[in-house]
Amino acid sequence: QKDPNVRDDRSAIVHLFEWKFSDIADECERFLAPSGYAGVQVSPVHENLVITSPDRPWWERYQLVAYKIFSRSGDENAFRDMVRRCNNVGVRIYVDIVLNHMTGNAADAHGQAGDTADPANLQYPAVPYGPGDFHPQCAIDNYNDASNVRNCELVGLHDLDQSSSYVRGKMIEYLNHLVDCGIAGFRVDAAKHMWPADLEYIYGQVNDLNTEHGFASGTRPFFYQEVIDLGGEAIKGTEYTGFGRVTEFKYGAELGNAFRGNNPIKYLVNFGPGWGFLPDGDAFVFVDNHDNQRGHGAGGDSILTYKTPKLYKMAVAFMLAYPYGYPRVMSSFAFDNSDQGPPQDGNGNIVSPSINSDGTCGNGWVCEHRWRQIFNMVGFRNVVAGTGLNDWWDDGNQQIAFCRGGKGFIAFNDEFNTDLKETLQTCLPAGTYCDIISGSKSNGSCTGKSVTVGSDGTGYIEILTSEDDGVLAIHDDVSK
Ligand code: QV4
Ligand code: CA
Repeated sequence: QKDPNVRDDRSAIVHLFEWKFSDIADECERFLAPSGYAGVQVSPVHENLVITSPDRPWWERYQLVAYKIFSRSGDENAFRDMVRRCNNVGVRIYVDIVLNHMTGNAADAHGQAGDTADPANLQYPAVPYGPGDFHPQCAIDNYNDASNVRNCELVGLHDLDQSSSYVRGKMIEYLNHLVDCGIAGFRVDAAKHMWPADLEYIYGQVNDLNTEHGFASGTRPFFYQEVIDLGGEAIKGTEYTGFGRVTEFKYGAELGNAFRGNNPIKYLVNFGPGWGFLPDGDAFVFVDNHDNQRGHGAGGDSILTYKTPKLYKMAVAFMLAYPYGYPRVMSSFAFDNSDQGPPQDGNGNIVSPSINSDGTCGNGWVCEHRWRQIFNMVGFRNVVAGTGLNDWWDDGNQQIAFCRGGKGFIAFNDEFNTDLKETLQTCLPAGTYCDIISGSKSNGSCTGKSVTVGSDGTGYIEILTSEDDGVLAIHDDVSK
């Protein structure tokens, strides 16, 4: 179903890409819960193929050897411990599930837990799967043909037949195992490459969420499905919205395009269905994901990432301020080539992020979710939840501002040469507010800019092009 099953006072999740379970558990307790994050998407948890050439690429996690919980992020005990600790502080866990395929061909194929496979002969004894469980082999080479996209192999990854009751049974058993561990839902990898009716059947057989983890009885798991639909292909995202949310890939592509200056941001006034996107309640949105931040998947050069920080923070702030879709914040490790896996030691173990005194990460982890401009906007989204959008203002081009009910106000200056210096309607009660982008409120005063709102709700807003950030945001909670 389409509800993320989060705590009422929280409204955005973060993808802790390739993080170890023990580090995620620590992060839930020490940072995510206090900052108001609702949940975490973890990288695939199944036993994946170990790939040594290139050396442990991130994408090995998308090649399955078995459904047991065993990867470089940790084993089942570590997974269960993480889910429990995160749930205890109100942070939900979502697992990236790969149902479309097993591995591609590989000599000496073995998984992280030591299980072996014979991919060329479609033998995966640890499940077990054999040749009869796969579609006849062919390559995906025609995105105008739904059968080709769903029944053939995506980049040589051996394609499972989800219409088989045996295959379905194995998948349902895996998903129920994860539900038993206390998770709240699933990111469904490569959903576009599976038949909607097969997925609907499989989802329908998954148990209700585990009440021992605080879920009300009868709560159905959240499913958000990876379907790349930029238009012009045989398969539409809307084929999957009857039983879960769908990733809206146009969202990040268009947001990047706008903030990069290729399309005036004033047009974002109706960002959502007005742009041909999925309906609000069907959409799962993000600025970048683990694929398109490195040129895989969809979106190409328009996608913004941590590598262009000023524009990236503006786009993420917009996503978190604007009422459309369910948002996911990306949290990356630093990379210079697109195969590179997470920071690892000489034995191939993932290295934990270190936490600097200013709260940012080290050891090769970018931790966008710990950037003040991003986590303070997660707080903003929580404060304004349930309000609509009102009092839109723009300069006719690359400067915009809007209110969220009487709860929050945000302004963006995406002009490259023109400062924003305007008295604008903030919709907030009279008072002095701390801008949560340039700083925050500390010991009763602002560490960054402040805005004085008069009895008519207006305030003088200034965002100079020379500033580090092109956003100013205030809200009627801690920022006052
Ligand atoms: C290579 C050749 C193939 C050849 C094959 C022969 O390129 O032409 O047929 O060998 O065996 C890796 C390699 C890829 C290799 C393949 C099989 O990069 O070169 O094929 O393995 O060995 C991730 C990566 C892929 C990676 C895959 C599996 O992005 O590069 O492939 O993991 O390790 C489409 C889909 C969408 C998909 C997106 C990337 O519609 O569903 O492409 N996105 C999801 C995930 C993504 C993941 C997969 C799907 C697959 O988000 O991370 O792919 O699980 O748009
Ligand atoms: Ca398929």
